[in-house]
This record gives sequence, C-alpha cells and structure tokens, in this order.
Amino acid sequence: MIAMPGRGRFITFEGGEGAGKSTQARRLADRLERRGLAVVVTREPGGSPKAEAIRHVILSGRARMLGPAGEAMLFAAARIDHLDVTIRPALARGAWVVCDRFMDSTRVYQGALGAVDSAVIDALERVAVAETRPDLTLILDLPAETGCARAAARRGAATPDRFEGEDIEAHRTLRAGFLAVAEADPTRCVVIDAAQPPDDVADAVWAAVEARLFAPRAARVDAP
Ligand code: Z5A
Repeated sequence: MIAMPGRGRFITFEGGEGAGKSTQARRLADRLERRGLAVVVTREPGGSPKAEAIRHVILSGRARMLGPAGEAMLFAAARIDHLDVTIRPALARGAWVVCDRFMDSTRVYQGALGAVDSAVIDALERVAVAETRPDLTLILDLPAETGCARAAARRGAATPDRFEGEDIEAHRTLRAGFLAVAEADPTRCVVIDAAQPPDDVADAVWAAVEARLFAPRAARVDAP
C-alpha cells in the first residue's frame, strides 16, 4: 500500500504458535511510543467487539464443523469489522497500528494447512482487506517443536484451543507456509529468528522497523 501523508503505519506480526508475537507486539509498541508515536495494539481474530465474539466461536472449536473454507469466511467476517471499527480509524488519525496476526494467518492456517484454494483466499483478501494491506509484516520464525513447547508451558493444565490441538506435522506445515508468504512478498515481509532470547528478537524487530519504515527510502514513499 502507498502510505498517505499523515496516515499512520500498519505493522503485523505473524508466525506459528508460541513464536512470541504477543510479547513482541507489546515491546514494539512501547518502543514506538517512546519515540512519541501514538500506537494501537490489536489482534486477530478479534480487535473489535463483534470480531471478539467471532473469535470466541472459532477458538472454542464450534465453527470447526464448517470446515476450513467456512472458518476462513468467519475469519474474514471478523477482519472486516476489525478493519472498519479499529484499524482504519486509527490509521486515519495518524496512529501506528501493531496487529498480532492478520491476513497471512488465513493464507497459512486455512490455505496451506486447511487446503482452502488460494483463489478463495485471494478473493477473501480482496473483499475483507482491500487497500488496507500492512506496510510491514514481521514473520517470527522458529522450529515447530520450540513454539509448541513454549505454548504448552504457558498453557499448563488448561485444554488446548481449536488450533493448539494440531499435531507437530501440522505446525511444521504452518512454519513452511509463513516462510512461503515471506518469500512471495519480500517488500512487505521480514523474517525474524524467534528462537533467540526475547531481547534479541526485540532488537531484530526494531532494526527491521527502522530500516523499512523510518529510513529515508521509506519516507520517499510518502512524497506526492
Ligand atoms: N488463526 C487462523 O487460523 N486464521 C486466521 O486468519 C487468524 C488466526 C487471524 C489464534 O490463537 C488462533 O487463530 C491461532 C491461529 C488462528 N492459532 N493458534 N495456535 P491465539 O490468538 O490464541 O494465539 P496465537 O496467535 O497462536 O499466539 P500464541 O500461541 O499465544 O503465541 P504468541 O503470541 O506467538 O507468543 P507469546 O504469547 O508472546 O509467547 C508464548 C510463550 O513463550 C509465553 O510464555 C512467552 O513468555 C514465551 N516467549 C515469548 N518469546 C520468547 C522467547 N524469545 N524465548 C523464550 N520464551 C519466549
């Protein structure tokens, strides 16, 4: 997307389970705020009251009976509301939006893993996302085993949700799917080694944000 003068920037975090997206989204927001920027941290599925209601239905597993294509449509429906209510108004008032998962999660979970045809995913993206594509997507990459171990440690004795219950092969497919997204769109995406300690991941995230969104070349994108 071409950034308009005065418009905020839209940054998304993507990656498999336990990659550290929520941790790094908060840390990036703190760093941006220290630079004097207004920041909105949000997430998918969710990020607006109606989208949070859809999140509850999906993660409870009650939508699983619809199959991956039906779930993809529910994610897209939630995304439409999230964009209308939260993301676009924030960008329009000049805030930077940091979102924990977005459209690439549909392409990878429902597309690469769920085998929903890429033409369907493309169509949903055109309808739901339209011109509001992220300026920068940070793909947190780590071995599936490491991510699952982190998520299991955090979960403790609680029941896994709809997606946490997938087997290790599925998590490997997800990792490959996110790397394929990065390869297909290198202008938008940066892959970050998420197996490092949190401080090192945060520094790599910040380096990518500085290089892509603060460097003089990025500023020229705004020029009329
Ligand atoms: N989904 C989909 O299928 N289609 C879609 O279009 C969308 C989503 C938008 C949402 O789950 C599910 O919806 C998701 C995909 C699907 N399925 N899964 N699984 P969610 O929102 O409940 O959870 P998540 O997005 O998968 O995130 P997560 O598993 O909670 O992990 P995370 O946000 O990437 O990580 P974290 O919470 O920051 O960290 C996890 C733990 O690791 C925690 O204890 C941290 O303290 C620790 N951590 C974090 N970083 C590190 C490092 N660097 N080293 C060591 N330990 C760390």
